[in-house]
Amino acid sequence: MVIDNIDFPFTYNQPEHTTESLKKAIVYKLIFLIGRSPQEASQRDWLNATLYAVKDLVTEGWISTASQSRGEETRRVYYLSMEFLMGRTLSNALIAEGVYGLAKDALSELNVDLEEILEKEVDPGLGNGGLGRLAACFMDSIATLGIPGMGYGIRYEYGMFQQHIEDGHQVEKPDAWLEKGAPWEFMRPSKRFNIRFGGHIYFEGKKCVWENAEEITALAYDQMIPGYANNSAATLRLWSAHAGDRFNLADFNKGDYFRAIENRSSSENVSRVLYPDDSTWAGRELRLRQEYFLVSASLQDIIKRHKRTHGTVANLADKVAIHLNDTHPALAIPELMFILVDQEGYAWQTAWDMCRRIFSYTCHTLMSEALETWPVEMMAKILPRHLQIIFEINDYFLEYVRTYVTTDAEFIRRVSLIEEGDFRKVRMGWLSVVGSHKINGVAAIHSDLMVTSTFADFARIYPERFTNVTNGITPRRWIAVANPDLSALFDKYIGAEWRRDLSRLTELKAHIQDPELKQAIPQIKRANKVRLAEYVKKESGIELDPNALFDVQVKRIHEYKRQILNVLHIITRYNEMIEHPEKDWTPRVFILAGKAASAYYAAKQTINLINDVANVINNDERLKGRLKVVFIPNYSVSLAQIIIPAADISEQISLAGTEASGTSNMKFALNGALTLGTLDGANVEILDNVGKDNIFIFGNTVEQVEALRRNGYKPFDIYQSDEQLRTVVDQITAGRFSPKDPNRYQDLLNSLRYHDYYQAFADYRSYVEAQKAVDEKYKDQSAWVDSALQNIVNMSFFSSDRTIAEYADKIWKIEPLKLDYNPNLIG
Ligand code: 26V
Repeated sequence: MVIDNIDFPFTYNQPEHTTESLKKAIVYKLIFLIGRSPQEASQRDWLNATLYAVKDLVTEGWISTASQSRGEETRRVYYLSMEFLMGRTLSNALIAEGVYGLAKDALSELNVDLEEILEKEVDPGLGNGGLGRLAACFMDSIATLGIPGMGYGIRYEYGMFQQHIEDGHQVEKPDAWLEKGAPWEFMRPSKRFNIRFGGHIYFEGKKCVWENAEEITALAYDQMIPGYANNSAATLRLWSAHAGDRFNLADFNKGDYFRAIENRSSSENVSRVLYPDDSTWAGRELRLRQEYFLVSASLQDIIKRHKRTHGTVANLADKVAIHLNDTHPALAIPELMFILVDQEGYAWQTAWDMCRRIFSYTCHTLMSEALETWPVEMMAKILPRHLQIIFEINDYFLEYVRTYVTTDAEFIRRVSLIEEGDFRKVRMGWLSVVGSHKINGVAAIHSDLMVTSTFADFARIYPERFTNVTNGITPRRWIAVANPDLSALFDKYIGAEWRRDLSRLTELKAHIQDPELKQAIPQIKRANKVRLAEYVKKESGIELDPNALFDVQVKRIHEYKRQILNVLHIITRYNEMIEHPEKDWTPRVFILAGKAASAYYAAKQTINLINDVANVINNDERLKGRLKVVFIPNYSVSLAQIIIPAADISEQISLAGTEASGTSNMKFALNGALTLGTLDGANVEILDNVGKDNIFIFGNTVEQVEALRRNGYKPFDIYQSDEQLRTVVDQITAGRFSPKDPNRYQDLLNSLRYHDYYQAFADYRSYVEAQKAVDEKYKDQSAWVDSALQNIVNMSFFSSDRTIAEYADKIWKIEPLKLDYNPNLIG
């Protein structure tokens, strides 16, 4: 291969990788990059040596894609996100490069077990949950489809906290993921930008000048995201804050050298830690600085690259699309105005037209408490010029509304980018809508609700801007990496292409009655359950029966996700089993996992309750092992890869109208679990795809939820009239599960009995009935397997490749590069 007139040493299209060549490459890296001999190498050394060897393979394709897209001067998309939850790199890269088997053999000849070292890799937790993992699946699809573009984020020194469970409580420990080294990244010492904060502004005639008080340096670290079998890779660029060569100018000028150096570490705080709270929004100054840090570094980089290629920014809107993953990077809008107007000298209107053509925005929530607003005062202190630009955008926008939509003062007050009151606030959601040409929700029901609730006023102003793009998940990580046995089964029946074209799954439909296939499905599920049971035994000593039905709810702990409803049912079942031990109970294992935001009291109480209940149930011998409850600590991407393929039932039980989409629901169904869910988020589309006989739907609809709210919902009445529910609630109240601290759950229970904002009591009866239907169906294993298969074969729609193709087509207007898939690498 020749790139930029240089002949490359390796050539992809004649894959000469052999066990021998890979072995040599690994040993070479071990000795010359890590500085260890094979005799003294630890498991981690072998892991790193393998990572370095595979990194070379990916790098070659990466460089060739970069040169191709540069050469073609193509339009590109930049995906801005405060979170990327990438998961481990090695197994995914080995599969993408088609060398998993070779690496396994090469290492085994060196007496190293590939699977063992894979488990040693750190799993960087640079995200909270759904939003960050979605960004990771998107990067995988961008790389696989060959969409010209890249991701920008922050290289947090500490990711999501490690969750320990001590005496049933969540305890947070720092996640110093970089301490073990980060072999997959490339540090880019030359890619550095100054990020300015604070100071004041003044006008020189019409020109605004920002005299900042503080500067820090953003330093780039690149990660390759390998495309699947296409000799190509995308880039994820993460910014790290460094004090750089700039110091606090005021300290220096005062001659205080020591203080100037001392302050360097506080400027580096900007990329120190991920905000671990995805539930309530808190107007913390450091978070605002982080958001601006991401935006400013990324935009400077984008503009610089654009100018290098095109020599001008005049055609920026033709060549660049910037996507805002939620409002967190919304400062990119005033930042681009700042660059175009103050630095490039464009007229306001020209700059604004460009902005709107460039930006698009995805809304990921309906929860009003997660909507970002920044106090005007804080923004004035940290970003005075940007605040002034936002005011100006608002003036033009409100003028437009008054002229073309309405002069109704109440309407104007509602849509203003500035929330008035004693403490004025900038509404980041509104800013994102006004500054973007497309705004999308993440599942059909969510996008519908978005335009009737959160953004109803804006849907009236700009109806053409709102659209839906249903989320998706990458089949590479969620099947090829997480479920190798199911992958092999797919390969046997439909070939290997499903990995890059999930619609191939429909070809399995022709085999659905094949007895061998029908036999293989429960065998694979059982093997995955054994794998999970071994993990649980090792980590917490609890013994699980792989013949039991594995019922799983894994996600952030949040009241709207209603883990509490799950617990109410578990106790109900426990009571019934104790009362009727003679009945033919379907053995069940309830598995829960998830982190609670550190200051979220109700969520932490819920974790405590789950563990208290587990303790009582797991030690009650009258149950004869037919009921178990496990809370698996420290949920993460790598744990999800073990848990999800082992599930029979996927709990997706949020109150209708609260979960924007959910994405684990898709992962579970694709791995052959049946969903037990409400008509919420993407569950609705899963129902449409798999059919009502292959899913358990329960609970109130959005309309019923709203009617209850309107007419005065009275949870206490339900508590009084439903005897089983009353018993359960009274047991918890009496300290049945916390005998040493009987009052432990008073707050939780009072909140349920008297408020129950997320209507758990309202859906309780219907949930308990649905759980009975689950038991019945599981007794008929043949019917169960049929339904599991119907789930698997009908999941094509939920590939993130489909999602990204939709974004590229409808929103970004970007064509994929023409890449050669290498059939030798597939499989
Ligand atoms: C919210 C906030 C609020 C304030 C500051 C920091 C912060 C960080 C994260 C978040 C969470 C954003 C919302 C989110 O994660 N939404 C989830 O997005 C998934 C992907 O679209 C979707 O499947 C889930 O239903 C949705 O809850």
